[in-house]
Amino acid sequence: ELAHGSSTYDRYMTFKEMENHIDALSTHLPNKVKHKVKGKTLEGHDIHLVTVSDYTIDEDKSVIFVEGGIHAREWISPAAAMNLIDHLVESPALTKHIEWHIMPVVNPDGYVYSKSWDRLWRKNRSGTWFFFCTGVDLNRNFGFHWAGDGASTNPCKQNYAGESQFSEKESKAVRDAVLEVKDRIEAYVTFHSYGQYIMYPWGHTVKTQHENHESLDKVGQAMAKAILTAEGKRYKVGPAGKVLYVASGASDDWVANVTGAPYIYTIELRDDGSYGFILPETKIQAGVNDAWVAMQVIAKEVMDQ
Ligand code: ING
Ligand code: ZN
Repeated sequence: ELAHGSSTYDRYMTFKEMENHIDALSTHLPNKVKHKVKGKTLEGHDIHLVTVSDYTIDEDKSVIFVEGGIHAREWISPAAAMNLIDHLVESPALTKHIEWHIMPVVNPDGYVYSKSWDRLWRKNRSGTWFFFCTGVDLNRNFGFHWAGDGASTNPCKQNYAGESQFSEKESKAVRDAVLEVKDRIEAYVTFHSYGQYIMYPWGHTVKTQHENHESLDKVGQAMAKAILTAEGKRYKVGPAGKVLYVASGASDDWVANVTGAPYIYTIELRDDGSYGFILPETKIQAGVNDAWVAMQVIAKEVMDQ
């Protein structure tokens, strides 16, 4: 059992270990950490939402929403979200006027499957109309330009968009959690791997620029610079569709469209491709540090505005 407030990052935690850790934190620090279940997967795993804030201060705080583990094989992503929670419980300055809403493992069925059977599994574990192919790409299942460019209607593809928008329990859980705090969200970040990119909307097209393009880029560059200074790794910054590839039905575009929040980022964590998805355990700590450095830049931006 991990002690509250700190974890070690010398190996990838199991889903159960993450759940136990969340439980321990919310039990021991009830004025700081709250824990809700926003849905249940087909395999019966809970989809957790952890909120971290100074709840002794009674005010309507700005929300920073963070989502991890939407793709099963990107193990550094839930690790980064858990690490963020661990840092925040010890960062009074960042929780005084910000309420953090963190979903560390959006796709627990996929994570468990990737840990036990198929390391490179990406999607969830839903059955499809084609018996031989399993899984929906949750980051193509959101209801904005759903099934458009960069998403597939073929259930055998890695980027299968699903039967309909929000057909999946996991994407619904994220949708519901976001809509609950819709008017207070100032920033939304989703962790992926790999490639070392800091991306912002739009992802579904390269034809139009997001209306906040300038400030999204400015803060994105600030994050990249902070990571380079602190951790020595280069992250490329730009609109997702341009910097990586066009993809429709992703969470970031949907959140941008429905909330109008000023700061929305998809961060592709380490590495640059040497190990790719199979980032060795010796590199977890440095990888999650990148994410923490970036989140502090965003938090500062939200607090300063
Ligand atoms: N990458 C993201 C994906 O869902 C992405 C990249 C996100 C592109 C959002 C466009 C918009 O394919 C990984 N590694 O999953
Ligand atoms: Zn991903």
